[in-house]
Amino acid sequence: MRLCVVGLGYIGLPTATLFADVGVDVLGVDVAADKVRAVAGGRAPFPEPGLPELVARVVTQGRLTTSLTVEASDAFIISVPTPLGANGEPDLVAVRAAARSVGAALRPGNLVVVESTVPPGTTSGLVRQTLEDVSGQRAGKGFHLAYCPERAIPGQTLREMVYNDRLVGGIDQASVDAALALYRRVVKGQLLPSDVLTCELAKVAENSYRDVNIALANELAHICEKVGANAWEVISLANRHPRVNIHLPGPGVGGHCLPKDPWFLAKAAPDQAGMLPLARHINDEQPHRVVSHTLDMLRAAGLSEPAQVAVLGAAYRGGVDDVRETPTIPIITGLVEAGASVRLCDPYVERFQVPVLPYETAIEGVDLLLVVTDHPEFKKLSAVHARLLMRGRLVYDTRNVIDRETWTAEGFTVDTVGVGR
Ligand code: SAJ
Repeated sequence: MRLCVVGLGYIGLPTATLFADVGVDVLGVDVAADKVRAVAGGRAPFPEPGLPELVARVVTQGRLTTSLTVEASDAFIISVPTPLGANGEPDLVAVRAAARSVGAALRPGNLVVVESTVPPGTTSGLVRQTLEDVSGQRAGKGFHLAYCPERAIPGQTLREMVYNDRLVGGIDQASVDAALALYRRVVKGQLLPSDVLTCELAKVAENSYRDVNIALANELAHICEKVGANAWEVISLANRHPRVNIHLPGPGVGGHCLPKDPWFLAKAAPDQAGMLPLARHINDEQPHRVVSHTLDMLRAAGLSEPAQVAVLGAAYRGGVDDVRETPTIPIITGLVEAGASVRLCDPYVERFQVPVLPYETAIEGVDLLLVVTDHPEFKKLSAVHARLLMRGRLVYDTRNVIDRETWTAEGFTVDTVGVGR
């Protein structure tokens, strides 16, 4: 069996390697020549636990080959990005282009699967229409068409792709069956058959649930700050109720999914959407609140010259190098606009808008440490060491990773998101 995976990103490449590893003949396609070259050379172009070894193995064994163009195959998986455009509308340029190139290679009996997160209605609308127009065949008669959203989280992608339950939506029963047969080869979790629209809605509902839940946590944090309570403790106690699972507050919501997927859902029926845009607004405001509070702390400490801030963390979440939509961007921009001088440290990230420095260089002579990412390394920072290197004694922790007692004993003023005085 030959499978063509279109898009070799954070989802497409792990998907391609997992299928190749179970013996499928996989062609990985991407428009980025450097990515295609890297994979052809047996290298993963981004870090993900287990991926470098897997790519090296399946490429060496000849099970995964790469190309800039789609070629004839038995099945096609489309896993290209679907960002929000500058106008706030879903940008489906990559999906349309992928569908066009798949359409040109489509033969009777083939299966086409969309894995990209898309606005509900896209698979049986834009994708189906494009495939039919280009191939001259009809979906359901000439070829099978399915929507099987990815659900893996960066840092645990390979494990989650194999063990998570998986939605398998088809435009008809034959398409569902064809997609089930494909995913059965690698997925050990349950395969859950349904129709295309239901699976498209379920995918954006999953991420919307998380975004709304985080907005609740952030609002709870604001309330606790006002009334002098600790939101982390409140949440931890509330979550001991068997049917409560409140997420955690933080510096804002980043990544390539949560900041956009609720908009895909809301825009499906704008007149019905009240809570989704509100949650987006609350979470989008969070980095600006972090900037204001940081400036308040610096002002309260009576600093006369330009303040020096060390930002700890560029990645949007702990333990990964991924900086897409990270709250660190609006936070650094806001601080610099307010006249602060900012240095950045992130043990996972090599390149960012500003230079990424080693920890000691980043904190030397600064007035305030601002923790933005919950990297495991930041949970082990030493207050004694920081006291020796820093000029000031201020810490603002947006992730509750700094032990307030230890740092306060070393003379630091430690403020934490969600903790009122
Ligand atoms: N965050 C909080 N508080 C929390 C949890 C997360 O502030 O309690 C923040 C994170 O720091 C991060 C953002 O939210 O900035 C997104 O983090 P995430 O943990 O939701 O991770 P993503 O966006 O990488 O992955 C999500 C996952 N979806 C769900 O858990 C429902 C993942 O399973 C999906 O595959 C992925 O979106 C996707 O690609 O759609």
